[in-house]
Amino acid sequence: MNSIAPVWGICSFDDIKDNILECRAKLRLPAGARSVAVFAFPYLLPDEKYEGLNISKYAVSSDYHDILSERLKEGTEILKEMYPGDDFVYFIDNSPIPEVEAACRAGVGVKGRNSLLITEKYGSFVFLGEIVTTLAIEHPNITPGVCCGCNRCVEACPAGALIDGKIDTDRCLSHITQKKGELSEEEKKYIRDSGCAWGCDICQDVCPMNKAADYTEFEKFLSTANASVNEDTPLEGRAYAWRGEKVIRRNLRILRNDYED
Ligand code: B12
Repeated sequence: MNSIAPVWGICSFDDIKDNILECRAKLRLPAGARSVAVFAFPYLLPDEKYEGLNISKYAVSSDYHDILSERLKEGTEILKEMYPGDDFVYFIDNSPIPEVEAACRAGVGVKGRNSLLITEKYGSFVFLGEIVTTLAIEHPNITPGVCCGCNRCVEACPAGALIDGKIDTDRCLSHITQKKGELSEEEKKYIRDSGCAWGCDICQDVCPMNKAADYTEFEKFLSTANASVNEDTPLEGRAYAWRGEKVIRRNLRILRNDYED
């Protein structure tokens, strides 16, 4: 297989239809959807690209939503030409599809106790995207699997956000770094201790199933890497831009320990 190809699989729309997420993107679901092709795109970079890392690894390269939407759009257009009688709609992250569940049901990987999808080749360092279609695509019947269950992610999570394979979003440090406005002293301490001004990788970094994860070969991820963010880093085209300048700048000040309310 081409090394820059994503890992992918197919599940029935019926398998996940009861867990569709409430969001505006739900309106784009094709009527009569029957299949979901789920793709896992690897993003882990070689170690030297993480020098001075002070943000989560997923945010080091240019915004994945932009880079991978292009890929999914190309695929969707090819499929539309091949099957003109059917609808094909792609989503990535901003999606009504519960992406981790769909990926598990499509056999792309297993669900970790950290609530993330873990693939065999790239560990959990993958982004998920999908093409939903009215075409009924044959696929093997997959029994979704779970991770090794070592509990290291659960024990390592600073705010105890991982409980019984589910996540308490309010306590998740990734969520805390994205919150607008005032943070509590406890939340500021979590950020300071993590050394991470955006997102959080703790539950992935301690995962033994990530130890041998392969690096990405996506040229656009490799060539746009910037692991160390400061006050002057332009936000445009970066995953930490969507909450606005104030949030990432506040977090950087927390890390420098000169945050004043
Ligand atoms: C909202 C959101 C967040 C929120 C809340 C997280 C959460 N898990 O709810 C916050 C901001 C905290 C967050 C953080 C992160 N996120 Co996020 N997030 C999402 C988003 C947009 C929706 C998730 C959601 O609400 N799911 C619904 C809830 C209810 O799912 P759930 O708790 O897992 O419950 C499901 C299961 O219980 C399931 N279920 C029931 N029965 C069964 C049976 C089987 C067999 C299975 C498999 C499932 C299942 O039913 C529920 C619904 O599906 C998804 C994209 C998407 N559209 O899915 C990305 C997504 C999950 N996030 C992603 C990433 C990368 C992250 C971070 C790693 C970023 C970072 N480094 O900071 C962290 C990781 C935190 C963590 N440990 O989860 C990736 C995950 C890739 C992967 N390898 O899994 C996704 C898929 C985005 C993407 N397109 O790549 N995220």
